[in-house]
Amino acid sequence: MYWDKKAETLSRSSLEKLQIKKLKQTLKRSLRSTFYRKLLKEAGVSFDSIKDVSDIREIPFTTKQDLRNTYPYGMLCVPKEKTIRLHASSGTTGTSTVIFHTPGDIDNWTELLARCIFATGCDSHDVFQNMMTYGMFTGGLGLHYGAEKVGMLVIPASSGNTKRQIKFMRDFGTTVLHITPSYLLHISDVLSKEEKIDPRELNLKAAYIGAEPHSETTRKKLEAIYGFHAYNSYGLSEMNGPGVAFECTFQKDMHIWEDHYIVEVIDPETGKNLPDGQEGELVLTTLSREAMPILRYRTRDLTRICKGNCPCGRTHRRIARIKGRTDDLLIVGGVNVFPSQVEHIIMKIAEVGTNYEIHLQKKGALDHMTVKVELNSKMFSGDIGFLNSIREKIAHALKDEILIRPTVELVAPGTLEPSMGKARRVYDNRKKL
Ligand code: DLL
Repeated sequence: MYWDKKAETLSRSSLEKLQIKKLKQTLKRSLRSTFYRKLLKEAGVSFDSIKDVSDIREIPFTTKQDLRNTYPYGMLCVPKEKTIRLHASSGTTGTSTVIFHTPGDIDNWTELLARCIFATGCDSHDVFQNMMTYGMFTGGLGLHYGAEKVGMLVIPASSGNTKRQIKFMRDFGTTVLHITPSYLLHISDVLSKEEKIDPRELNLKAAYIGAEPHSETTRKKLEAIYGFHAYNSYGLSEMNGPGVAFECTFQKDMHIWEDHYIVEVIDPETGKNLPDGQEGELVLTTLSREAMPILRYRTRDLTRICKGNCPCGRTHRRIARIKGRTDDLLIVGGVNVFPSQVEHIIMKIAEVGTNYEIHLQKKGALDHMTVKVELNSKMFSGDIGFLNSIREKIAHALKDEILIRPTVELVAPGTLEPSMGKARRVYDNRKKL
């Protein structure tokens, strides 16, 4: 099901022609900001020098630090009176990064989300409960506009107040959720333990999960618990928010809307472009943004461009599930570990429940990892032999994958801090010592 069949199935050559045209417009527009005027002048880039999409490589990267340095208005390319909304990133450190939107920017963003929703087979017959936080975070309002555009009945529930969320799902017969995967896992615990409701008895048919890394095994686990399809949704506030890349009904990687973004993958160390299929850092350029175009933005997210066509017929290329962020990489005793690798392994184990944490500490001069894992409530038992065997099973599976044998601490279901938004998984206490 297409929202905009023509745009979504453009031939590669038409798509590339359109990208070149829009890139030139974007460059022209970006010159209105002091930041890009200086950057492009220094790099000697003019819009006439762009003949091919790969010529984008002449343009220097933009980083999060650039956005911080120019806070609040240094990257604005239209007069303030032409903007109607701003959003800020959810970053926990430093000055936040702010993105401004014109009415045209909001319309384009909304269109992209309408495409994403139709790509999952959902439409005006659906009741959509938006459990992402409303406010400066883009997850709430972003999807809200897209869902209204396709005519869904929208419940703007925002995150938190889990019992009320469950009441809404039952009373209004919610069919589609928008939620972080960690909060969705937490809700399944509340449903079965406190409310004594089988999640499969709800009317849910789909969930859009994103805003934080999660593994394929977590998706499968959620689908088994709820009996619905969970679609991976990727985005970042610098590129609008949700709606940058989304899975279609084939659930095979995420289509990235290439008539609105130019996608590149680079080696994070050298900055050199990598061929399709090779994993590296995702770099994105906006092609439609009026208020605040961003050129070659280093997302710090690690993924690859997927080879081959998708059976859905969309011609826009796909990116693989995000492995983590370049700044997420943990180096434990010299071994590189992404938290997503730990999650991928532990969520495969049936006795594991819905929450976990990774703690790092120094033992003398050495790094040590402890993984705290909640047990599945259905399998929870006080039997010491049973607990020891689970502990051993988890430690062994982790050692096989990440080459480190962590201490595994099993805790009762509901013990660890539940997440209502983006979950905090890693507690690195090594630096404090
Ligand atoms: O998280 C936008 C969003 C809202 C996306 C709702 C999807 C759904 P920020 O707060 O700016 O924006 O955080 C962006 O979150 O660079 C990734 O590191 C991470 N992220 C977002 N989606 C995914 C995903 C929103 N599906 C940052 N998988 C990004 C893994 C994700 N990481």
